[in-house]
Order: sequence, then structure tokens, then C-alpha cells
Amino acid sequence: MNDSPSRPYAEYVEYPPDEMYHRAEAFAEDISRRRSVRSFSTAPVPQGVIEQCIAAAASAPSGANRQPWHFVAVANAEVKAKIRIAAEAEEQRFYQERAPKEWLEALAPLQTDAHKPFLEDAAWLITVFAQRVLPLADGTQAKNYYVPESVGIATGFLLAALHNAGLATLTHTPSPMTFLRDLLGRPKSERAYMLVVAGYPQDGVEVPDIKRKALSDVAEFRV
Ligand code: IYR
Repeated sequence: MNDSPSRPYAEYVEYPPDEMYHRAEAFAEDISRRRSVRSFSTAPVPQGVIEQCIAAAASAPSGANRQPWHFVAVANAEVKAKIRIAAEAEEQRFYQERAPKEWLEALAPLQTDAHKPFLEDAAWLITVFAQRVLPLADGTQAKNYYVPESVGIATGFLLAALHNAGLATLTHTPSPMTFLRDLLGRPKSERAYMLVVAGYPQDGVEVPDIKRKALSDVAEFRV
């Protein structure tokens, strides 16, 4: 017998089938309008909006409910400038030395380069940290489970929440990202998982003219 406490799932909401379809369709239409943006306006975004989006992210399911994530949201101009300098140094090495030709060719349609002004322009830089282990009060560590899966789901929730709030986003993964842990003063038990850039898009911003695969190319249904 498992005597761990449980309670009724009172917050579950059931919709009639028609409404279920319309909600599913409306969500698909809305989330598919999200595009990665690489030029941001310097217009500020209230902290409360970012707090709610992080609260949505932190509601994600996780292995053994360990919630192995930590979010550092930066709007401070000096800290953003430091992040930009360190990220651009890594990116210079990536584009000039480390990236194989095949990878650079794959990136060509995205028109990216080592120059990352959005790291200073965008209202918020949210670094998502993954907690590989859980430090305990007695100085030992407990193992966390399915950490990349859990943090990936939370980051997906975060992107959806930011989009839903009307913000433009970019997932930025300077590699390696160890500088973020040092710069943001996080412990060695954590690894920077992703930098989520959020804010208003720059006026007249353009995005690469690329398309998502058709549903029939990514899914099949066996009924
Ligand atoms: N981190 C680099 C390169 C980069 C890699 C992938 I895969 C992308 O989808 C986009 C960029 C950069 O941010 O420019």
C-alpha cells in the first residue's frame, strides 16, 4: 500500500468535444505564429509579466517532481552588457573556428552570426539553469531524474507563456554556456540550459522565410 497523501483533482476542466476541438485549433494557430526574432526593441517589459511566465514554466511536470530548474531573469543593463560580451566571445570562436562547414551551411538560412546586439537590446534575458543534483542541507547531494527532459518541458512552457503574453522570443544557446553560471553567480551543481531572450520585436523586424513541416510529415495516426 502507498500511503502518500493524495487529493481530488478539483482543478481539472472538461470541455465538450466541439469546444475541445476549437480550443486545440485556436492554440495551434496561435502558437504557430511564434517566430524566433533576432532584432529586439529596447522597450521595457514589466517584471510582473515575466514573473507570471516563469510561474507558468515552473508548473511543468518533472522527474520525481524534483523541479530541477532555476530561472535568472535579467533586465539590468550592465549585466546584459556583460552577458553580451561573454556570449559574443564564445560565438566568435564558434563561427570562426569550432563550427564544422556542414553546421555553418545548415545555419545559413537563419542569417545568424557572432554579433548579438539583441543581448543588450531585449528587455529580458532569462537564463534557465538545470539542477543536475539537489544539494542537501547536510552537504550531500541527492540525484535528480530526467533533468534535460524536465527542463526542456519547462523551457517549452516558458516560450509558450511569453508568446501568449505578446512577447517575441529567441532561444539562444551560446556554447559553452558556463560563463552564464559564473556571471550570474549560480552554484557548480547547476548547468545553464538555455538563454531565453524576451521583449518587443524591433519595429519592422524581418524573419527568415522558412516553413515548418506539414502535419502529415511529422505525425501519423493509427486508428
Ligand atoms: N549558437 C550560435 C549558432 C546557432 C546554432 C543553431 I543549431 C541555431 O539554430 C542558431 C544559431 C548562435 O546563436 O548564433
